[in-house]
Amino acid sequence: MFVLETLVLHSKALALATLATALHACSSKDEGDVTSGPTVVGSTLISTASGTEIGSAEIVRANGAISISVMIDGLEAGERALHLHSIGNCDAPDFASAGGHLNPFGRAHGSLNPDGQHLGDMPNITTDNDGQAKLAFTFSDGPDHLIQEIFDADGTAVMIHAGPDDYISDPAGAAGPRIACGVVEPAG
Ligand SMILES: [Cu+2]
Ligand SMILES: [Zn+2]
Repeated sequence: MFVLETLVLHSKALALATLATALHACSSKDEGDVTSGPTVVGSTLISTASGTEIGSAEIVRANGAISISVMIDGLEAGERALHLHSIGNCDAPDFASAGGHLNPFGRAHGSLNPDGQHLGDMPNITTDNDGQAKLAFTFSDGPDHLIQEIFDADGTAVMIHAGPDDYISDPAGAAGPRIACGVVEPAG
């Protein structure tokens, strides 16, 4: 047996009270460095051990923070770890010359690590079936300190690994061998 419900829609006449609009004389202008537009502070070309250029990265300062934009074109499809390593030296074939992760605060590796994370830890980058990927990441540390660490005496390298970072295994996220590297050059 079906029970039919009849819905009766009542149209309501809404009485709108007249509201006096108060105009605020004060402006809510931010007092940060909002007037300074994005500035490229450094960049690099990323190459494999055989010297094939497979990507690039740009480090940008904007709105009181440092961001990195990474572009890959020429790797097989897959998810791979992306880090800043502490030395700006990309000697093939293993790129061991780039040292460990950029880690000026002596923390452990990984965003999921209770003792983490390294300053140089970034999200994995995933290339599509055309071998391309794009990633933008904003660092949480203050820009002045970050610039100081990235452009310190021994420089900094952008590194891509064969496999993904698990974001917790110390010291490098169990990401496998280093397969591509780029020395960060300060913007001229
Ligand atoms: Cu790495
Ligand atoms: Zn790390």
